[in-house]
Amino acid sequence: MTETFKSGFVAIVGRPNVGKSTLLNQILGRKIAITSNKPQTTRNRILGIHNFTGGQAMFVDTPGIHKPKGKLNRYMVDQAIRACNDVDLVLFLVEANDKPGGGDEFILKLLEKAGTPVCLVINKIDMVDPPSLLQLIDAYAKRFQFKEVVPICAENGDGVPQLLQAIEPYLPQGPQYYPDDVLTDQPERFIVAEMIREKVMRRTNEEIPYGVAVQVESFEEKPEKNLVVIQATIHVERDSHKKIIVGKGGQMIRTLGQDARREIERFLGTRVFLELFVRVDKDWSQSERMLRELGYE
Ligand SMILES: Nc1nc2c(ncn2[C@@H]2O[C@H](COP(=O)(O)OP(=O)(O)O)[C@@H](O)[C@H]2O)c(=O)[nH]1
Ligand SMILES: [Mg+2]
Repeated sequence: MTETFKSGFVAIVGRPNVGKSTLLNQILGRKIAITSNKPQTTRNRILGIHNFTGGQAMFVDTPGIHKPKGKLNRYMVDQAIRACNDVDLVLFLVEANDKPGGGDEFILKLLEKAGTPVCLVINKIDMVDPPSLLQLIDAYAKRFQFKEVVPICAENGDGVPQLLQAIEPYLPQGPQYYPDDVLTDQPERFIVAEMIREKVMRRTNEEIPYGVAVQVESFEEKPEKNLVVIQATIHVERDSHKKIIVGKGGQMIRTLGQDARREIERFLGTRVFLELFVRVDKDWSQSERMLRELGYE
């Protein structure tokens, strides 16, 4: 049995907003990666571990690949590009209701250089009819030698079992890297910070979502009370952004706190007391020092 155990790494890459993080959550059956309808929600690479009979697949969710503007964006794109070189298989995710475009071309060139086997995953098939799906597959197949093509709906899970089947042959023989009950390589504190950031991203607009970072300051477990006490700071780049996030009479920050607390409670499986602070750090996303401090090294 152990002799034929398969284990390998699979990167999920694609343009911003195509559903990479949604797919990772769907594969794991748990939410560990935050998602939103705004591009560039994901900033770090996140490993999700999927166990199956006779094997283990480590999925690497990555920030969307795009033309980077600014230091934070460059960091994000580097994370994604590096992931393509370090894995056994790449899932190249595209949207069914989109056409192959310049952004894809840039990614395909990178993949050609990396030489890693690539599976084309067409997401959001709930938004198109079968004939246009076939046309899209045709257009992509002309451009690149994909090992497999799998249409899915990451949101409701259609096609995901087929996708998991399709990747198995590309996983090499190897050891079980993580125990059965480990879901991700990210610490709980990181996921908690991300869940708070997601609520801010979802409830704010324009430049605010991109100028927000969240840091968990303290994380205190009180098992006798089935409670975790968390203090976190939301960093913003402008006084005006702070004003919006706090809201009239503190209404916005209360709502954000409630949203985040509910999700963190589900994730940790305990009651949570969450205290949020908002701090202005002018142009943190352009400062090497602040980026490091906030975990974007
Ligand atoms: N209709 C539809 N929307 C989806 C699907 N998968 C993801 N989305 C939505 O697409 C948006 C971007 O998803 P996200 O996972 O954050 O994309 P990422 O930037 O590639 O990680 C979110 O609003 C998702 O709810 C899908 O299969 N169908
Ligand atoms: Mg994402």
